[in-house]
Amino acid sequence: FTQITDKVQRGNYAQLNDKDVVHFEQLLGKNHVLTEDLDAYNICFQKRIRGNSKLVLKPGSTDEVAAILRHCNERRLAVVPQGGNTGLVGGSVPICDEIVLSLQRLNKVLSVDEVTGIAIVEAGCILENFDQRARDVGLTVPLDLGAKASCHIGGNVSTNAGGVRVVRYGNLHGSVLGVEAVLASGQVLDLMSNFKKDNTGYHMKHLFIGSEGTLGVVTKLSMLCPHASKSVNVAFIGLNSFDDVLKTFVSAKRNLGEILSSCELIDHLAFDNALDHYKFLKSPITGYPFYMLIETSGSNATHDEEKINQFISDGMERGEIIDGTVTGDPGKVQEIWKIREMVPLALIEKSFCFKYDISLPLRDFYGIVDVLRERCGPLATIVCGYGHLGDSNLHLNVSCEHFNEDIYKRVEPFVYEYTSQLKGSISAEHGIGFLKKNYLHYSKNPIAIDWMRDMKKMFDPNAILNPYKMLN
Ligand code: FAD
Ligand code: 2HG
Ligand code: ZN
Repeated sequence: FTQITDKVQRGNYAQLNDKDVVHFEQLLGKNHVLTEDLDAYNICFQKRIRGNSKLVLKPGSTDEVAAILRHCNERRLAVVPQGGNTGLVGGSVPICDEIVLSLQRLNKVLSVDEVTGIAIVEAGCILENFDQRARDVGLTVPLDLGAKASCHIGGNVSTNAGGVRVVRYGNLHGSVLGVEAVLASGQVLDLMSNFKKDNTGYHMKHLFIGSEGTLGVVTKLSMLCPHASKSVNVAFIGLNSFDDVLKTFVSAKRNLGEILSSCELIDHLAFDNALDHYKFLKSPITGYPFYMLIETSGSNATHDEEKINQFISDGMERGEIIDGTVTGDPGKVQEIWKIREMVPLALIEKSFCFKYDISLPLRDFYGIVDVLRERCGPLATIVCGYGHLGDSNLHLNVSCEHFNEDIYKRVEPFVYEYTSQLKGSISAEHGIGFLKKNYLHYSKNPIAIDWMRDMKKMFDPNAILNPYKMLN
């Protein structure tokens, strides 16, 4: 663990006592109040942060969430809402001794309407399970990410997660039609809606999309699910330069247009590390400086195949694409996606990894990777870039054997200054959480930050919800 949490001064919160624990046991039943073996809830996914919570609560209904928060607010006990704990910015774990409010038991898909495409789901439902239920009636959840087997849909909404389909379906501000959230006071805010169009005053649901558990606990939501595509094809291609990558992206938008559903980039260092670390990964091509994964999803296999094959052969003729493969075979499509999905895990598992998740103008998308490689020199084992090229979202990773203060000083705040100069975003899709809270000002001006603080005070005057995160 990087011992950054040691430096945090505990807020002026009450200390949990036996009476609180008994109160929660009476409310939820003893089985849903945990006081032992709490590591899985205290430690973040990257194992960078370890909190010291003594209590995990697992409510089974919105009313129970409301009753928990009411008690915590009256007693001034701090709370951290937790979904699948796959977040990458330390937002989902306690920093001191906050009570962990786990949404695990609120995991039901309440309805999926195949006519309207609207699904109602509880916040703790695992993304993959939700998607499976949608697929049972020919629909799909318009969100897909590598952590799908453990992240919760409520966690996704609370972080405004992006993932690999934003280029097609946009972000969650468009797909989430409504939310139910419990405020710190215990009030239940019902912002559920079954319609795309609802201009009745302020669009308050958006406050809960991306507010990372600082304004309320999301308990339920409605989501507009598109039809699952009948024909899915994936191209995995090798390219010689970033200039060719950009040309290929422009060509994909122009020529694949309405069927383009993903456009991902992996540089050779990220790619080689994944293949080296996970021997089960199989790549149809190797040996290129850059790789792109381009996916199409449409409704006519013959038409879609023709289009993607034409796109590849045109790119090869122009010398922009050097080699590649196209497949519509579901098993092979999965195999190729696996390479992309395992890239971040290979970096996390192998060594310590500083992670940056930034939005940059496309022309400047990759330059920072080279600059940073130079800055770190041999101190870093890998400085690589990959991510959601189609959304201008770069994942910049710097690996070293252990947390290294020297590298840390070379990369932070440099990465944020660099991003800010290009008017990018210092957090494209992962959020601010604990790890990035000191850098918010690189992407938000002081007046905007003051308004955020005022909003926080209005929703949560005792600041019990997810303290030490997002805002200082
Ligand atoms: P958690 O990690 O448990 O919580 C995240 C934040 O949301 C915390 O601040 C927490 O307090 C809050 N929260 C959780 N549930 C609720 C709730 N019900 N109400 C209020 N607040 C809540 N992210 C992307 O955006 N795109 C990707 O492509 C992507 N790929 C990933 C791949 C891997 C391998 C991993 C490990 C992570 C990836 N992530 C990605 C990051 C992470 O999966 C997402 O941020 C995800 O949305 C977190 O969901 P979760 O349920 O795990 O939330
Ligand atoms: C991805 O796109 C995730 O794979 C994780 O957002 C990125 O770990 C990272 O840097
Ligand atoms: Zn990502």
